[in-house]
Amino acid sequence: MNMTRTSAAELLRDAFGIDATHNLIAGQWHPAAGGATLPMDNPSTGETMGQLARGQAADVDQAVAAACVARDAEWSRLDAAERGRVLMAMSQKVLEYAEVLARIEALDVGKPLRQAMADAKALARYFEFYAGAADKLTGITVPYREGYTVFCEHEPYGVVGSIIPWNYPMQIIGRSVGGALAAGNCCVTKPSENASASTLAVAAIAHSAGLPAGVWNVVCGLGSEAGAALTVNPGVDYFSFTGSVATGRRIQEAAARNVKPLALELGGKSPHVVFDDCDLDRAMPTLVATCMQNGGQTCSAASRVLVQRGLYEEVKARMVAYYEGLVSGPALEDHDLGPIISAPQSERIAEYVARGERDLPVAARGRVSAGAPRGGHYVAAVLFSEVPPEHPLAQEEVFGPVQVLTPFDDEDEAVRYANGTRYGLVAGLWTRDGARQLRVARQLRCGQVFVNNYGAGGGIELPFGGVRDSGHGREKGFEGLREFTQLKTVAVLHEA
Ligand code: TXE
Repeated sequence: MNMTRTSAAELLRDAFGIDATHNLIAGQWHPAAGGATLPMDNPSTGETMGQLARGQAADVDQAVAAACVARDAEWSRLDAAERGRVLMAMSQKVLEYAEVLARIEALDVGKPLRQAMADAKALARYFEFYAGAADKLTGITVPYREGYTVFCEHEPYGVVGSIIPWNYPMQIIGRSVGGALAAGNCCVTKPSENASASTLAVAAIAHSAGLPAGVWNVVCGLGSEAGAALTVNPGVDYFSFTGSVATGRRIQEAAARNVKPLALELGGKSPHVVFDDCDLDRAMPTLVATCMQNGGQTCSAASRVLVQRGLYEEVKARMVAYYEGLVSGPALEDHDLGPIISAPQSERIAEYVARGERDLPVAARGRVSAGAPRGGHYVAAVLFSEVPPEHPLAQEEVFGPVQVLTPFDDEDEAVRYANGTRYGLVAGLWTRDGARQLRVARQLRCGQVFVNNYGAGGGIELPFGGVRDSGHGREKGFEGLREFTQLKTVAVLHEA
């Protein structure tokens, strides 16, 4: 295999024998109905690397039908331990192919190579975690009336429709498809039209590791075509979606028509809350890195930094120093930040930055590397300071390398600011005061609170999800496995 290739489509062909213009349905690769395709672009150069299947409703219908057949044929009836063994083989194969997966992701998503490699390893760890969890999904017994034995079992839903975004395709496959398969579901995945290559590669790996045909099907295409067709298909029993609030709302409406349950992970405006008494040396690199990771295109990006007034100027000065060293550049050159995924996304960020430049002090900027190709979608990191909590940059998800710094006076104000957006995904809390750690953690309205850390190194084991506009349902960890099941109660009346 030629690892110097600069086309994700060529790497798919060389490493996996995949034609990127094909979908995976019932274990076979097929072109989209009518042969329609979409361009596969490289965000680092703006060039087209190949073509992708532009799946239609007919492709989605076939994929769902294949998943229904696989569900009824074997997968959900297979011993849970056996499902776990298949997932473990998938994990091992992902590790074997980690280098090529990382290169495909770097080319397709614009992720700096090191971050793309971290995603490939995280995917392997998700499959490993759910492999081990598959046969530990015990039910409950219920003390009931005399003469009865009552137990409740976790049953898979059946067919899970997973619609995934472009920012972390491999990690999101790990937590959605990994959990769904371990629980005994079959899947149909619609990857993002901006980043489908790694999903195709991982699906090929899964089948070569022993996943039976039809258990996991992949249909590429546009959200408004293949994605929308999936959400109205009555054969899908449960949806798992990560993406924007607007699309999440649309999917929830579509799912409601067929009375289907779903989990939505819709991003956030997550804060660091930094109190005067914190260990600033420990907090410091994390405050910046947790927003800059993946160029700020992370659902849990810490895009707001709220700092108690006594420490505010020092935090600002130290953040400025970090920003001055931040470089955005081509993914394969492995800078701090890669390009933004697409021209529309980088234009959206540029509009936010322009708005900030009009209204707010610019505390610091990173830079774009001198040799970055002109066609790439590069944005230099920007830090705005003294940002009023009601400003759009402190309220809206920019999804780029833009952070806002806001001072607060006391604990009540900190909590009010932290909770003062429509989102509620993650929060970082920095204080040495143990009572305050517990008190504030309880008051923060979000799905995860990290005290004196943020993200806890990926947290595959940690239940994750939002409140309010950040969505609902939980992924990751054991809770994420239960999410892909429903309880069946069996009440047995003993014979007299
Ligand atoms: O998201 P979309 P986009 C946020 C982030 C970003 C904004 C827009 O703020 O700037 O969303 O990004 C599929 N039926 N996040 O436009 O539209 C689509 O094909 C079914 C946060 O890329 O939500 C893709 O596979 N599916 C986020 C997926 O939905 C549809 C990650 C996500 O696309 C569809 C990404 C439809 N009608 C963006 N329309 C996070 N939570 O991490 C689109 N899709």
